[in-house]
Amino acid sequence: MATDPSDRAGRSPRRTATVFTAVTCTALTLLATSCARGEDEAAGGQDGGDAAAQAQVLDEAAGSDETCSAEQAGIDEFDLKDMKVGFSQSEAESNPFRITETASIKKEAEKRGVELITANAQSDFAQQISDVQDLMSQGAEVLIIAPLNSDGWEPVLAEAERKQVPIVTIDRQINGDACNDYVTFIGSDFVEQGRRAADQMIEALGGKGKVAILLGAAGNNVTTERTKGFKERVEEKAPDIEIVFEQTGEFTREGGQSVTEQLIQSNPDIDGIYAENDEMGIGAVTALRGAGKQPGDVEIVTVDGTEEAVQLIIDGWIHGVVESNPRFGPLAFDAHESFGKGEEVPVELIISDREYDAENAEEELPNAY
Ligand code: GYE
Repeated sequence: MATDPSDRAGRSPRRTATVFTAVTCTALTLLATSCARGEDEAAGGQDGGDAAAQAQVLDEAAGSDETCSAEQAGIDEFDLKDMKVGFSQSEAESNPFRITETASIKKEAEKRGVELITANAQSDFAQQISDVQDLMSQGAEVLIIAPLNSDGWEPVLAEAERKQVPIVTIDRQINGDACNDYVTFIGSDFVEQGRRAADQMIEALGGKGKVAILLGAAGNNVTTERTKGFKERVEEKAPDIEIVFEQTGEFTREGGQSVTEQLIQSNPDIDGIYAENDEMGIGAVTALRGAGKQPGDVEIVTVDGTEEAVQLIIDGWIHGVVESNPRFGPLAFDAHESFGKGEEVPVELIISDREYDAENAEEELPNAY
């Protein structure tokens, strides 16, 4: 993925991968996806997909050059195999992103013979805070958190610090002090995802037209960054594209549908819809179908890479999808394992994402989730 290093102020692009990959490929059996992983994962390829192609891959040019070690964090070294791991999922598992993410964490725990306890907050942030507290009272000594919101984690962070429980956050960020509050964040470059979605929209509309944004849920860095990247790129490259409507569809299918129903009423001449995840994009398609529109009448661009969305590219309803890969198990456990051994883990690990469009949708469909 072409990440402009100047966009990542103060970060040295090369070091991330060097530190972590060195750690993951040699000393440990960490199957950093940048090393050859494959055979033993082959059985795990979903729906006949290619497991190696589906695995998360670290973006060597991104991430942070700042690292965190157990010593720096004031936590005693440990052997991950002996630890009880707690996983807190944020959103309901009606979204394939969440289903795949949870499955990936469970599969990796099983593969490593690590005891795992889990909770799902069903999109309720207060619930997620008490979920994580419960995980700790049930004896979780290590945490993997998929945070719903980025702010408001203080009670959990304070307790984790008291109990010396290291935290790895995946897919969304927790706003806190890297290394003191959490070991690392593993996820996509969401600004870049927004830019890539804009590139697809600009291409679909020939650089001209009226566009709506179905925003993700508020209160997390993913929505903010996907919006920022999209708007910046449109402004920079397509002054004749006008963003005329923005409303949250809460990252849900129902939300995407009902917001699009309102959109068609208020802006019947809309040319494009940027949905900040597939579920909302699929909801938009339902709304457009209901209004008697045909595939291609409104150009839709989405983010995630679910099977249903990629199928909708084949069907002509969606122009393109920027992937956000939810298969976090291997990297999340790798990070905890390295950290437990006293090694330095970059405080941000950025993965690279693929893209689906009419050219590759059919062939790549088996790798979607
Ligand atoms: O794209 C979306 C989910 O945080 C990266 O959250 C995640 C996003 C994902 O609702 O489907």
